[in-house]
Amino acid sequence: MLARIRGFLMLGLLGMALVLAACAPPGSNTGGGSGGGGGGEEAQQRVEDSGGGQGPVCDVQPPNIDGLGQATVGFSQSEEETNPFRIAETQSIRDEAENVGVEELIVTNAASQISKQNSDIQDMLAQGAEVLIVAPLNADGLEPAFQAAADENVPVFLIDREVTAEPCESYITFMGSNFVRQGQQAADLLAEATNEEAQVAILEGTPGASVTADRQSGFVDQLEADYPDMEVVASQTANFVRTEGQTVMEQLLQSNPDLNAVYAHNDEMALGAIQAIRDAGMTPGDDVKIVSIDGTEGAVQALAQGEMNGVVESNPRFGPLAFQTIDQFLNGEPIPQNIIIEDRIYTPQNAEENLDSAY
Ligand code: GZL
Repeated sequence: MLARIRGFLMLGLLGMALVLAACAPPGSNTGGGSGGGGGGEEAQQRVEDSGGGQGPVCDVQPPNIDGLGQATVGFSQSEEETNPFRIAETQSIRDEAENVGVEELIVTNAASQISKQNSDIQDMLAQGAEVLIVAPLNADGLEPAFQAAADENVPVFLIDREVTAEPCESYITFMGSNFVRQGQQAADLLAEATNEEAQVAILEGTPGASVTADRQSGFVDQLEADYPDMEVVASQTANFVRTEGQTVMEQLLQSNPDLNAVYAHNDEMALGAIQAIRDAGMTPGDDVKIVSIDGTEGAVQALAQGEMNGVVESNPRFGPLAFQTIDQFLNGEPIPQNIIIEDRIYTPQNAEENLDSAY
């Protein structure tokens, strides 16, 4: 009798384990890979919704490749690797390509030029790329490259920024953050730091990038909805670049003497702004409150030291999720059109203890 009960219990536990494994979202256990900066497993990306992504699935036949070990994969990076986000992203793709043992990985960098990103992708196709991972520079302008890939039946997997092109025709899926939500979260952090009363300057990312538009609308709409005493007094691009963040901030401080808060679309521009605020004889994080997005070591460190007031993470460690998704696609599994990742929030209270998840 006892043996029978034990048998049932074992079966029950096995069943539960299988159900849990089947329900696990892609990317929730993406295995291995240092992911390019930032401490261990807990720093890896997590897919947000337990259904494993959102949106319809493309009815596209995978190319006839016998698994990732036989595949030549091309990765098109959009911006130069001077920003820790770009360094960590490219490294994560390289690390995971090695981990899964792809036959060959070709990496290109478009140096912020859409024409170069088009020709990079076409060059990789000419070199025999059979699968493409693309971090698009802009929402528009990559149609020639997507068309060239489609002509050769090469599937395109987007990471990090969205495009306006047709899903299923131009690409299989988009993997990345919810940028509108990041903007909303940045607004909440800045509201908390300023007691909901602020004259805010915004340092915007590159015009034409989906992430810039979304981080802007998320933030501005949140102020309008919830924080009537927070006013945006200036909003200008600094192209996601630290030195430009510094110059733009210098000008904004001169023309807006009452400015007491900054929202930067990325950490690099925030770090430039900190320098400009110091140079103007003010204390960053105190006289002028600062919130930004990314989660680089420099920014999380500044937050821990009181020179910033909040950071919303944008996790660039796409390698494990990208290769797992490609593997599933090659195996004929359904891939949703959007795979959205979860980002953490760094606050003055938790920055120190979470420093090792920064990149
Ligand atoms: C986000 C990414 C943004 C980063 C920046 O996915 O596109 O672009 O926030 C980067 O640091 O330049």
